[in-house]
Amino acid sequence: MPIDNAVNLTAVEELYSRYLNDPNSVDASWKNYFENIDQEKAPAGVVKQFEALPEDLRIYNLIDAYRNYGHLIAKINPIATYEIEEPWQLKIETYGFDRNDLARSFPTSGLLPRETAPLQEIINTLRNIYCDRIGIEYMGLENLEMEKWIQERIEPNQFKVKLNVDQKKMILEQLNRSELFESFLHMKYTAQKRFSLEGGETLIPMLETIVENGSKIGMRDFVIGMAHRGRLNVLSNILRKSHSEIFSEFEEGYIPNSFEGSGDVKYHKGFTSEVPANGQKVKISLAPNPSHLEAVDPVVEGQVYAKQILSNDNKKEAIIPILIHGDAALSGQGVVYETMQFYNVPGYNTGGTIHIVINNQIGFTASPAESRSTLYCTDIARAFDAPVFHVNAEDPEGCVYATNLAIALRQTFHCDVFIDLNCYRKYGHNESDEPAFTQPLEYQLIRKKKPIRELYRDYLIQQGHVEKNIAEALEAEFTKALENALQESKTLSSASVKPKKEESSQDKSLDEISTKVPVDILKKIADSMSSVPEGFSIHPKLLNLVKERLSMVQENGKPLDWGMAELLAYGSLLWDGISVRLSGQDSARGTFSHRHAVWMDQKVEKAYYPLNHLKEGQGKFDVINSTLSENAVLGFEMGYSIAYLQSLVIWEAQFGDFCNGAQVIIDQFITTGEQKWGQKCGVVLFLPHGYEGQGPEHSSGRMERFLSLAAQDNIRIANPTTPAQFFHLLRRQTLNPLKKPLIIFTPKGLLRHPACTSQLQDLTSGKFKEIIPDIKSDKASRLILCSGRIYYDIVAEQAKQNNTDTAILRIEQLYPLPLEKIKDELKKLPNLNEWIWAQEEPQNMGAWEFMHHHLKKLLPLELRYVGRNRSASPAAGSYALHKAQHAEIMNALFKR
Ligand SMILES: Cc1ncc(C[n+]2csc(CCOP(=O)(O)OP(=O)(O)O)c2C)c(N)n1
Repeated sequence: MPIDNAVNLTAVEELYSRYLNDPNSVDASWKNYFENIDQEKAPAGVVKQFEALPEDLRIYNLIDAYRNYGHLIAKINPIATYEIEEPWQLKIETYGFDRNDLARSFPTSGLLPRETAPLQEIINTLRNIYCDRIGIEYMGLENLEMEKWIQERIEPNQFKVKLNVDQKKMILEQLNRSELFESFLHMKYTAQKRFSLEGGETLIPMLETIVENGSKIGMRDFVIGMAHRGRLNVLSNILRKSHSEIFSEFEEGYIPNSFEGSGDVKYHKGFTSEVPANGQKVKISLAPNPSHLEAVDPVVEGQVYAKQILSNDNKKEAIIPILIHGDAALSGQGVVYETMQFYNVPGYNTGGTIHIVINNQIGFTASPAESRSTLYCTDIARAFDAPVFHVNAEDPEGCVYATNLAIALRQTFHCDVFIDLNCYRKYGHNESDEPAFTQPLEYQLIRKKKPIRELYRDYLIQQGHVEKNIAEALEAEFTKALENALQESKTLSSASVKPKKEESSQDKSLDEISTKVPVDILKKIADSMSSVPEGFSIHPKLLNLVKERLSMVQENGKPLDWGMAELLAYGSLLWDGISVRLSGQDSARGTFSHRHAVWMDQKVEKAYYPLNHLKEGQGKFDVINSTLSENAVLGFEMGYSIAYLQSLVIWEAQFGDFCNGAQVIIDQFITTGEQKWGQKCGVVLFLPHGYEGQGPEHSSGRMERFLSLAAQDNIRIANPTTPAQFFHLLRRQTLNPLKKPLIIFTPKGLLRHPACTSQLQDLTSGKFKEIIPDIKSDKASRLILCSGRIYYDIVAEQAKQNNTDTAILRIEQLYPLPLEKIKDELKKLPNLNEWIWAQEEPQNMGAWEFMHHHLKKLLPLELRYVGRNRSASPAAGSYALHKAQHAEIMNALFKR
């Protein structure tokens, strides 16, 4: 049974005291553990093996054991109440020694400057390095260079830092700012939630260290992702958001005035500022964050990645992601793993993330034993070869020292690195929560704790580094400044409520964007992207496709398919210097083998991206096969789009329903980010959608969900049905300066459907049509409204039935719904007496409910529904059943 000396301690203590009262009151595995706790010995075989070795090798193994396991007994827990038993790996008996050997001298193997030293001295040194108030996990990682680098820095100085008096005073000043800020808020706004940092206020000197010392090693722009805990403190002390501004948000009647939107609670908001560091200015942004813990992680990575491109930070040493986690969220949320998986993947790698864990050893009311199976909350680091520093918040100097090493490591090895700040949470989950309901003993202890600031101040006074009256004067001065800011905040006028649009309105600007492309340009693009480089061995089938597609542009009247229109949309934007990024699972070739944006040399398996070979000075084309993640990849692309609004950024789901896995990003960021935080984003989602008999999981992009999330012009939703429509839509999205996320339901079967083609002149003229009427006679008495691929089935059926009495209206843009344009079409059909909404999705899905809600205002008669019946599952599993349902729909559409 593993036991975490630091992290699980309170939970284990509880169990242990229960065990002492009644050994049978605890789980059998714990009982077994407690029975053996004092007798933990190395397995006999191990001891035997060591005894067979010469003494100097045995000593070397002991030294190595401390490097590997020393952290297990490091004093990192500020609320530990008893010493943890030494693991057998660190016992001298394991290596065939006993107490009598302690005075004997042995080779030091480079640990000490002397060749030999008494065993006791070797052990003391090892304990001082590896088992004091910093525990480090760095051995056994893949990178041996890194192991050596760390050892060379921590062993000679025994993992201790010598700070001068000014540096010590600086830490005290930062702790003052951190802790007094919280206690001031606590006093003035007693019952209000602020998610205090108290118990972990050492975070502030650590972040200051990253900013100040990071700027000395090339870091100049930091993007921070963090949850609510300590956020106000970070905003105030690291991003220098003014105290009066923060206080004003606590005042009754506060309404945000920064943008037109409904805003968010104060501990979710973002902020960007420039702060002085090391005689220069560095930029710091705190990403806005929804309540959903860790969801912001991939968004931060995407932002950083885009910023690195935009500022030519090719070495990835200037723009730095910092993720601050809670211990429970870090170990519980899968998005952390998905995000960390990017660290070495081309197209996503940001050169290493600095992770700090505010490890207050509790998650809301849950103890560590309830929150995870692993020893440390940071154990995910092991999967990604990231070194971990476990530090004790009551050792601010050690915390700062570890932080300095962490940033140097990140700059040197471009790895992720963790600092696990072991601390406690002074209050309940929020300030009005009673923590003793669930952790009574732990909170008895915490309530007796002196603030870290006071502990450090008293230590400096005792060491003679500061005088008591000076320290107290500094505190009084800071508190006075807070008082003044409070007065100022009360005089800040309350913002007036801005009118917000309630209903969607047609965005007129969309019609004004010209998206056609001159024919000669399209021909040049097609030419360049179809030319096979000298010596490149292209797959024969692909060569045929490339030639065929080229002919679509060269030969008059030849039908142009979806894939070609898509490539030409990208090509035309790239031609104008605009960058395009498309990522998704298997997106480079395309899940349905229609795209072929990458060619693979058949002899040497080397990739060639034709769209990157159009002309000098073109935009950059990135098409990337993503990791097998939806949540983190969409979060990443959304972050990328926020930071690089001018580019076209697309996330493609392999099948539309896989967007389920990214629902948090869709709900919490994409559809709400502008309302909550004023965040602009132009990310595009491709969701393959269509009922083609592939079963419940590969049919629906869950249109109904997006439609239910659409309001106040937050997003655009389209379901284009021709290659030219897709071409114009992508171009319109990119060229429109008014950025909104765009959801596109993309085709599967239509990619090769003979009727789903366009002509070259459809790209060289026209624009995206939000609706497409198909009116064979203005005497038509029936109108079928529909969206997407079902249109092709309806016209085919209509032809079969020789029906001329029915007009069809394709809704290509579902949101904002072009009601005015629909109205105009209706005016052309004065004889209508039947209105039908046709869809292939079940009635409780697809666009029906949305359309019914909006269209009923326009139509004089009830809108009739034709489509699949309400259903729990999106589509039938059997192909035969699918076909039968489809025939029923067609039948119902033309039956009178
Ligand atoms: C994804 C998600 N699930 C649940 C919650 C509700 N919740 C808010 S804070 C919290 C505990 C977080 O614990 P930890 O990560 O240790 O951070 P701490 O609050 O202790 O700093 C929970 C469960 C949430 N915000 N997000």
